[in-house]
Amino acid sequence: MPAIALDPATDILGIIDVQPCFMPGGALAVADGAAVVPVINRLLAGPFAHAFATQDWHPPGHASFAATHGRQPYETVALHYGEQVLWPEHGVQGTEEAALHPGLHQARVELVVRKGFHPAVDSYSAFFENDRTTPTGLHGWLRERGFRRLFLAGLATDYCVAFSAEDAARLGYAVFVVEDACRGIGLPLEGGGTTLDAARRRLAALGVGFVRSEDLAA
Ligand code: VGL
Ligand code: ZN
Repeated sequence: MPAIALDPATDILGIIDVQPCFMPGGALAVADGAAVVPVINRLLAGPFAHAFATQDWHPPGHASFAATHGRQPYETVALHYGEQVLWPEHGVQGTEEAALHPGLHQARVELVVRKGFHPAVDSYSAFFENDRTTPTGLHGWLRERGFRRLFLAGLATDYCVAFSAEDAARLGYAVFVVEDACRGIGLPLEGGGTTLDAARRRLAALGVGFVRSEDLAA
């Protein structure tokens, strides 16, 4: 992949859910999840002039928590908007593991979008909640600021990063996933393969690009 020259007027780094709850030691640990922090910090120190971050921000007893339904994590339930994977309790508002990772260099993070705070609706995407209609407000902010090309990094590749990339592509942004700045969950799928394979195929079909951090230059 040849280097992509970044334009600070239109390009922004989107940092998805870089929170201790998604890292080893956290409630919903993604394998090697903490490894994204130094990669993202390098992107924030050089290539990108602007960034936004998202934060998974659930109230206690949230509908996406297995315990709320007396069920086991990774089972699925039908909620009013469709099928929902049940997760261990994570990202609870105001807890230490729900904070942005303390090692993340936030100087260029100009907006933090919190999501998943409606008790009955989960929100994987940075743009729309899992009912696929309730907006987070991010699209309006990006439009007003003039950003048209999004580079996404963070956790987890196959859930919040993938859903954000998919919505962004549908909204008309040029979208790239910075692969070495992401880590995934990779739940097994019934027909074989994992949620990581499925996410990659879905995104590729929408024209989302996959790049590596070393390919991005200011
Ligand atoms: C996420 C599952 C539940 C994520 C958040 O950040 O990918 N995944 N909540
Ligand atoms: Zn969550």
